Amino acid sequence: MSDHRTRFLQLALRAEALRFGEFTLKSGRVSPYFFNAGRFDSGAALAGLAACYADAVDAAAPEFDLLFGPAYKGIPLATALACEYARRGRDLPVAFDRKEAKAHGEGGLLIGAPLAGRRVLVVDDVITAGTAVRQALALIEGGGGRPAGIVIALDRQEVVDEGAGPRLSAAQAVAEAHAIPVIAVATLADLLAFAAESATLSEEHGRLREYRARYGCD
Ligand code: OMP
Repeated sequence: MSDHRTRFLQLALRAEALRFGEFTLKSGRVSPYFFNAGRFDSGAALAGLAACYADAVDAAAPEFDLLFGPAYKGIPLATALACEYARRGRDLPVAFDRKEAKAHGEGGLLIGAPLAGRRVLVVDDVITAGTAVRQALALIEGGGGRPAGIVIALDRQEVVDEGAGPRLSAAQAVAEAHAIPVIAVATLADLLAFAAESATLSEEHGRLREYRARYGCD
């Protein structure tokens, strides 16, 4: 497993951003694990996480010239990633949205660098069914930007539809529909490999495998 994957999983467990138990997801599925990016709640934690994002993006090498963080969780993630790129010598514009449009002041839904004509990399926390990132792509297109890719911390690699037919994950479906890369710092497969090697996560490993058998993509 490449270094940024292991480093991210270790950081997430230490910050308790990655937890095991019983969690009901937005989709209604009951999951044996949950990723809460909000637990990266200090400057050092966010800087460590942003370095993992930057390593994952650099490994995939998409072409982009603006970072976009969807409200709310994507906002600190895109901002921290922009700071990490500045530290690495690349000063990137950054933008995000607000959930409720403002009629006064600067108005509108979009904040930060203008999207028009820019190749936009969406920075978000997690993909399950892909609803959150689809909304972000629509906003970017509405603002005149061109979606260039999506980077998330964790791809849960879940099928949207459990029925017959190819078991495509939500991330694969979004990548195909928009012809853009979806880059994950780590995936459920990485978490499974990590848990398989850990002396303390053997029960969790069993539950993760069962969950993947039921809801995972091929
Ligand atoms: P989709 O919009 O279905 O892709 O789910 C992404 C959203 O689900 C995230 O932005 C969170 O609100 C929530 N979520 C997590 O934050 N962590 C998880 O591990 C799982 C979910 C989820 O509900 O599926």
